[in-house]
Amino acid sequence: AAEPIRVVVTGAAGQIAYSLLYMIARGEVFGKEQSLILHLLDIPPMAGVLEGVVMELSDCALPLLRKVVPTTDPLEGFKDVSAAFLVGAMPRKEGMERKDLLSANVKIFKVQGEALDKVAKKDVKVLVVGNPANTNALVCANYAPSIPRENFSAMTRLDQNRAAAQIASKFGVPISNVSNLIIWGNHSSTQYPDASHGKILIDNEWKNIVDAVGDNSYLEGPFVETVQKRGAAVISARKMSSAMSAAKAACDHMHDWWHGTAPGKFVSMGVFSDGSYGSPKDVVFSFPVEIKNKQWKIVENLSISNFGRSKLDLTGKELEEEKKEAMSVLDS
Ligand code: NAX
Repeated sequence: AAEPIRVVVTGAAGQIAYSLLYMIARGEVFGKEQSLILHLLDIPPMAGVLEGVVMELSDCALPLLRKVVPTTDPLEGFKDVSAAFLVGAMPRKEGMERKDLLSANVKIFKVQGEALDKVAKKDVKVLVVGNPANTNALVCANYAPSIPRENFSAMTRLDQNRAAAQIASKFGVPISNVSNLIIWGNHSSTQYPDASHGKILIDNEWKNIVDAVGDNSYLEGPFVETVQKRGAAVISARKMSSAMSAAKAACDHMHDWWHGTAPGKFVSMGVFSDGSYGSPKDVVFSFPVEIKNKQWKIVENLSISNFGRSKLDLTGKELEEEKKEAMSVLDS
């Protein structure tokens, strides 16, 4: 069997990590043959909780898990890692402005970028989950100049999975019968869930979702809104934010990055924009991508409707504003 690889999860004492660590350690991401050394990074006040998580991981009796390294030191947490799940972030508290949240997190992701730059493997794959995920990924990459910026990504896979779940349940088909849904732009309420290139397997035949639905009013109305507001719906029902589904989405994202996408299928990831589809350059923007040999490539030449155009512009504008705010925090 292959040598163990080192994988770090930040925010390891938090609720997403509680599901995520188990999924990774079971082999859901890197494969059932790949042994692992898991690094658990959190902040000093959480050191005690981390110990409890370490005990439980040990008690899970997982054959692939060779060692667990709990730490509150980024330089230890990121040392020699091949993959990084950056889940830890400053949560939004009562009365906190979006700006305050952004500035607190920009500072965290600066420190983590610098640590990755110093001690991680140069081919490390970094997935940012902690919000604001796209802008955090941008900042992190900017402070890790020795690591290719293609290796930094932000998670919109939960939004993609939510979109697929909506379509599957509408048609009463298994989730595996739905593919090629797109999340464009920011992981925020301006994201654009787009089913116009999506496919659905009905009666043994792959069809365009648009044709199966019949008219666009559902896809441009309730579908978009339900996906955009799903996070809030979970919070209001569960009194806590999405965690199990966020962990599963993080696994899906890293799994596909590691192992590639099937021919003709694409997935959405927040990646550095080259200006494709009229998006602003040099922000982390969610695009449909195909993946081969651990390299993603933006899917080209998809048609964009007028409705889509206005949505893409809106989310792109928000990302440019976030970037501007982040840069002003870092310059001050
Ligand atoms: P929790 O508050 O349960 O856990 C966060 C953990 O991060 C805490 O243990 C905290 O101590 C730790 N932390 C804070 N600063 C840190 C630092 N500098 N280094 C290491 N650890 C640090 O939050 P949880 O529900 O797990 O959510 C984590 C993040 O995911 C939040 O920012 C949340 O907004 C974001 N989400 C992103 C999603 C996405 O689709 N991109 C969806 C789910 C989720 O809302």
